[in-house]
Amino acid sequence: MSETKKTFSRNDAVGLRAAVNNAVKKTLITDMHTHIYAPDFGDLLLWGIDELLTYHYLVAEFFRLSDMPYEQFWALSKPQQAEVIWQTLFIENSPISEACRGVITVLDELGLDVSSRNLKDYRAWFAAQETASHMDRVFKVAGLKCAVMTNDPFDPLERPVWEGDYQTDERLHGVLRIDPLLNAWGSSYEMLKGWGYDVEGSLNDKSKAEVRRFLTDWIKRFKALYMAVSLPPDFTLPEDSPRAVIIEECIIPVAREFNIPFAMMIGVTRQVNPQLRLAGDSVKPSRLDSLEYICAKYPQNKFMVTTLSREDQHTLCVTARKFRNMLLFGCWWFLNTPSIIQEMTEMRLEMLGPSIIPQHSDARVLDQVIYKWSHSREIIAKVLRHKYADLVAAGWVVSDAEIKRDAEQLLGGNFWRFIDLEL
Ligand code: FIX
Ligand code: ZN
Repeated sequence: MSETKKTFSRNDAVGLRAAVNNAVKKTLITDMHTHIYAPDFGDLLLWGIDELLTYHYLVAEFFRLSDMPYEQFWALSKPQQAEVIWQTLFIENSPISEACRGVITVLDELGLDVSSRNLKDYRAWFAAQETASHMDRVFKVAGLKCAVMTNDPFDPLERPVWEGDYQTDERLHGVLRIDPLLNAWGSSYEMLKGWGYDVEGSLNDKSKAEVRRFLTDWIKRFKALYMAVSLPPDFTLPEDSPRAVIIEECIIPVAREFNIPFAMMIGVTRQVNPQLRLAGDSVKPSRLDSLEYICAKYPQNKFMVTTLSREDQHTLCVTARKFRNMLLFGCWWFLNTPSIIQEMTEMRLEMLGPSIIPQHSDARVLDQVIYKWSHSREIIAKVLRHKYADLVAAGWVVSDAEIKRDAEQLLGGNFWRFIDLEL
């Protein structure tokens, strides 16, 4: 019998297990939220061992095990920072945190000798790689079909690339990220003014029209698959604020016109410890009634949502059950640990079935997609094995083709279906 015609009943636990592992391992992934860039973006694309070791997750963990003063660390060069992090987190202590284990998984899956613990050898290997071919290798090892960038028109380093002659890399899709527009209108409107948009801080009708023009211009330039913003825990709608006005009178109509989702990433409290720089952000439970409001008021708009607090996750699942125009995605940031990914994926599949995007990598360093997906594939496969085992224990018979279909759906299909969905 051919693979795809194979079926599994309650008497074939071993075959079922193998089929699920194979489907999840072999499915090429659409990584729908990352901070990686195409090679044409030059230094904005981070990769290699020193970038892996100075990832802000490891910086935060370093300061917990080192008494080095913040300013002394920040005065070091990046290679020197990498060396003290390696020595502290990997040599003087066991690298058992998820972020540390991730570095080891990357080295191992790239074929380096992890047992040598020889940072000089790792450096030499990465130094011998060329960016474009390294990206090819990393995408292959990670099993990525494509990834979605985070593109920010307010980023002074990124804008020139788009205003230049950037030729899109079909593996890296664009997104319009608009945190400054929504979270700092008081200063960002001056930037729009400087770029030729006739806006006033008062957000009069002319300004709202110009904000819609700004969004339109950059959606077209980025070929943006969606618009995205990270929002504080106290994000509230409806509200008498520039953020609420821009969302309801600019983002909603423009997203509807382009039929693209608006992604809200809620619950981050920025810079609770500025001395940690990028590692200085934190989390608080969010107000999720704003999601009920926006999904109910705009049924023809599409919303992708992830929240940062573990405490939010059950309510978020229930909210998603109420609104077909809301798609949950990922185990974001502080939730991206094996124990919480398993807990969230079980909860989501039990409450929402296969109508979710279980994970995104959020990779800031290209090589991270290897570990973030290797670790998450393992957990997603484990949860799916349990769910199919429960089904066949009740007499259901599941086919290999259906298992492959479900894996495709969860690891990219649901995202692309939602992008194309007309409500
Ligand atoms: O807002 C975001 O896109 C967050 O993912 C980042 O700000 C954060 O630093 C991160 O990379 C978390 O994984
Ligand atoms: Zn992110």
